[in-house]
Amino acid sequence: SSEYEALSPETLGTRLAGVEALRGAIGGNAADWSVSEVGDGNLNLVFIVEGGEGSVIVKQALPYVRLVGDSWPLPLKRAFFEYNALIRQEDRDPGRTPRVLHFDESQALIIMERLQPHIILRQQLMAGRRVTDLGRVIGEFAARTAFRGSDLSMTAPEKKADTALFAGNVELCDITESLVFTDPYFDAPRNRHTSPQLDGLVAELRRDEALKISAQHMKRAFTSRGETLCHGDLHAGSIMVTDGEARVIDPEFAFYGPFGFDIGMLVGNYLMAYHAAGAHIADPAACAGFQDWILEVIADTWAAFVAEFSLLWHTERTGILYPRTLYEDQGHGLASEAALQGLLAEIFVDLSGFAGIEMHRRILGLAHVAELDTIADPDIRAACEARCLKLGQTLVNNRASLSGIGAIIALARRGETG
Ligand code: SR1
Ligand code: MG
Repeated sequence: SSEYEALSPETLGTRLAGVEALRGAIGGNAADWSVSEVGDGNLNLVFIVEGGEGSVIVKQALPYVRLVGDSWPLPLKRAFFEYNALIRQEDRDPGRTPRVLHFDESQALIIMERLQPHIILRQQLMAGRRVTDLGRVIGEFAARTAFRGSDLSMTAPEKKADTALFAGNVELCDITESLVFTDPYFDAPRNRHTSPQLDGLVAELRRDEALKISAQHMKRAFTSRGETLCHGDLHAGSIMVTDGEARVIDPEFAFYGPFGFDIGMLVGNYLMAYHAAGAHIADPAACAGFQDWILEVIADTWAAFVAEFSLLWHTERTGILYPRTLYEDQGHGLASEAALQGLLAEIFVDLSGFAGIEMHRRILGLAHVAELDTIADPDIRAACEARCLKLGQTLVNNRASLSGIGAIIALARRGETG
């Protein structure tokens, strides 16, 4: 294995000319390849490489956080976890993630299928464009990866070995532990909320002791409840779409965590897009229609998660938890049903908590979302952010008493009008 060296558009052709999988995918003559760096995320280099016979994505980890620079080192091994998560997700929900063509651990690079003409979901949401079936497809993805990556499905040795493998993703989990669960709730050095109009509300949130306790309860779930292999960073920037298809990318934050983590973070992102829509879609009727659609996506995502998780419970429950030998095989099918409903209710409570915390950290913490950050008028931006912060507070504090996804949707609507 050769020593790591970051690629550039100028060096990529020469450096990767010998990679058979790449030559096979785009054509063998590296001199004909055209390379552009398109990474707009917080961490990595991402290249599109086009040859005479096709194009691929080359993603390479940098030894530091791209968003901040080399003052914040970050290990290259995250590419190893991303690769391992991608191949497991492909196994658990085939075709929903980019196909991996080649992985080079020493160079921390993955060559993968280029999704085309897909764009990042966040851009689609900001443009007010719908994606057919988005809720169903991603809800099923979340359910399949959650169920099939857990003790409900895997054998005990397999699950324990995999838990040990992903336990090495320490530094990326540390980012989430600090940036998501802790920093927003005190005056942390890396925080940057861009709207001084929010100062009063931010101070109020930081005085809310119940909120700070709940955020740490949720963090405890994150650190210690290794129920399933989570994507770890499922937001609108980790989904690529056309008008009719959605695919999931970027699982470098993969870790064993709570069943409700991915779907909760995603719902938090949809709620921010909902509250920001008015600033991006000029026509009020079009905006209202689009906002209704976002809320439908949230409802569909949870409904699909419940339906798919339930189907897998009834048809693929082969792991060590809730064994059929205790329930169905003893004529206790109703008890199995009750256990399933109890588990789904717990997942929903977590969904609500994680969604609220995600909304807080995307406004108060280091890493923001473009839906809010690109609102040029500071007062409009602050008003949208304030709605998100208050909704997040309610979702966290009242997570155990919400009656269901309809209650979250009603709260979002109330925040918009009230
Ligand atoms: C320093 S990394 C900041 C954020 O970017 C990633 O996409 C994750 O969401 C992380 O929290
Ligand atoms: Mg990412």
